[in-house]
Amino acid sequence: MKKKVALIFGITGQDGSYLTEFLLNKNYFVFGVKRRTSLIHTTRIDHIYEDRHLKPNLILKYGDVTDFSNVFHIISETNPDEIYNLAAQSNVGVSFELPEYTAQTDSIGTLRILEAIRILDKKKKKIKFYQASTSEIFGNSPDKPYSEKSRFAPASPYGTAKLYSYWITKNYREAYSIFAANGILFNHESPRRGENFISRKTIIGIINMLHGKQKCLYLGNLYARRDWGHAKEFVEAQWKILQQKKPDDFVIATGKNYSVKDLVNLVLKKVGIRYIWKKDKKGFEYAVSLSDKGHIKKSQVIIKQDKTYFRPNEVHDLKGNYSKAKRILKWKPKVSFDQLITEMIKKETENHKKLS
Ligand code: NAP
Ligand code: G4F
Repeated sequence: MKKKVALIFGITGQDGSYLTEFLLNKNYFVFGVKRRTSLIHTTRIDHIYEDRHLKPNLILKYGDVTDFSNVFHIISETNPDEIYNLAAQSNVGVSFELPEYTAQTDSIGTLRILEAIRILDKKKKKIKFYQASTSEIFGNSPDKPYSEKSRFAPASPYGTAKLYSYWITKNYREAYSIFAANGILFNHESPRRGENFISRKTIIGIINMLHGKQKCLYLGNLYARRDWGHAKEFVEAQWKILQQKKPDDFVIATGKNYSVKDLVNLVLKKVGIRYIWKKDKKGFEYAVSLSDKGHIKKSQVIIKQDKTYFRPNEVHDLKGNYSKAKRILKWKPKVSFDQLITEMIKKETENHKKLS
């Protein structure tokens, strides 16, 4: 049987790497789009990279979703059955500093891919398109827990840009009968998570402190709540969304949420640090160690809130209702928050040993 061809925009990211592994295991031929950068940064996929001079099932192409001619030519040359648009400036905090770039990538980038599909696939209707939508489109909407029927109220340039992409994906599905679907994914983490997202930042910071490489971990809002799942099982849902008879939109979540402080407390507990939370005169919280542990000394301030890490606007409480995905996709999360954090700590500890 002829191999299915998948094209992944954002292959070098967390989800891109897990999705590539998943699709190669399903015997797909995978094309991935990587950006040109001054240093090669394919670390998340180096273990699956295949030399294009041999008989590869994975080929990387240079590209950028801010460049229409590039997007158009890549889709035309690769002739994919499925396109996964995971490419994005994906950091919510950074989107306040780079609002226009975030819109170019996270909104118009999606439009560029859809336009290329519309022009190239007019008659065949072969290409299926997956859009990496996000719980950030719900923002601070009152309709909790969030499902496909909840109203949207994004609270950042990122969330707003992603809401455009959600709608344009729906519009192209309805206007041109393109198989275009949104996966509205809640937070998902893994040992491959970017270093400046809260889960990985907290774990790296605490392990660094235990080894004397960092004195204190500075954080922002400790009271936001997130529904955290494992990236590896969330990419399976992305694939399942494209295997349906009809294109549709699905919430992918765990249905449970925790605060940032719960996350920090869990990591500290798991690595065996004893500490107490206090508040300074300005109301900023900090944690002080109660005994020596590794390079951490008794009475050391190990965690401190810093206003640099507070956002101009915050999404306070995200929790998803994934019952539609459970019913139609037969998908449900299996990895608990505790298991996810345990796996991330283990991997970070190994990374640390390799480096030292
Ligand atoms: P990630 O690790 O930040 O990966 C993003 C990918 O997009 C990287 O490969 C990045 O390339 C690429 N990219 C960025 N700008 C691009 C551009 N202009 N043109 C082409 N590629 C570009 O994000 P992730 O966690 O894997 O998430 C994947 C997607 O799901 C993103 O769209 C994100 O917004 C969305 N999402 C994520 C979550 C989550 O909790 N992880 C939840 C909901 C939705 P570089 O490696 O060169 O930077
Ligand atoms: O880990 P975060 O940066 O993830 P955030 O903002 O929820 O966004 C992630 O999930 C979205 C899905 O809901 C994706 F669409 C998006 O691409 C990304 O993957 O922050 C989580 C929470 C926030 O409330 C933030 O204010 O942690 C809080 N936080 C507190 N201190 C911090 C910090 N976040 C970061 N990154 N760094 C801090 O020092």
